[in-house]
Amino acid sequence: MRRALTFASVAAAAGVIGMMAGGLTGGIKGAVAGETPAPKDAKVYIIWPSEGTVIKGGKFWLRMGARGIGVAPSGVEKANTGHHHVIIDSPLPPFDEDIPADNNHLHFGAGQSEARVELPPGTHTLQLLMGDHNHVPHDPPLMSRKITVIVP
Ligand SMILES: [Cu+2]
Repeated sequence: MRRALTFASVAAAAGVIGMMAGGLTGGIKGAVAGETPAPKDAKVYIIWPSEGTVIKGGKFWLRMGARGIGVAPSGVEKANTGHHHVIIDSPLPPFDEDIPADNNHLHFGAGQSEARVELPPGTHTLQLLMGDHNHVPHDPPLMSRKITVIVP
């Protein structure tokens, strides 16, 4: 009985260490980027809307800028290109996986630099994240500043 208890305690301690190691690995993994190199000094940025814009009705044209990197449709494997994604009301996804595709992660896989977006009333955040031909961020990842817009 005493022995079993001791074993259980050791197992529990090992489990805690395992979890800590797992957490650490997760943290490092989160910092890892995809396999497609980003051109040096490339940048992506939101041209419009600007920080704090009030958007009556919630419909607007999102204008996306890229400098030092070309925009190409998804599926086109060409060096120094990528396609835009906008992340709405959500933190940045892992950089070494496909960018999710849902209402909070919009892909502009046709190579769009502007897109019609509609948001419900409220305060919203927008951030661009470029993805490679496989929808995976570059190395290093190319993201814009996160901005806030308000739909009254
Ligand atoms: Cu994509």
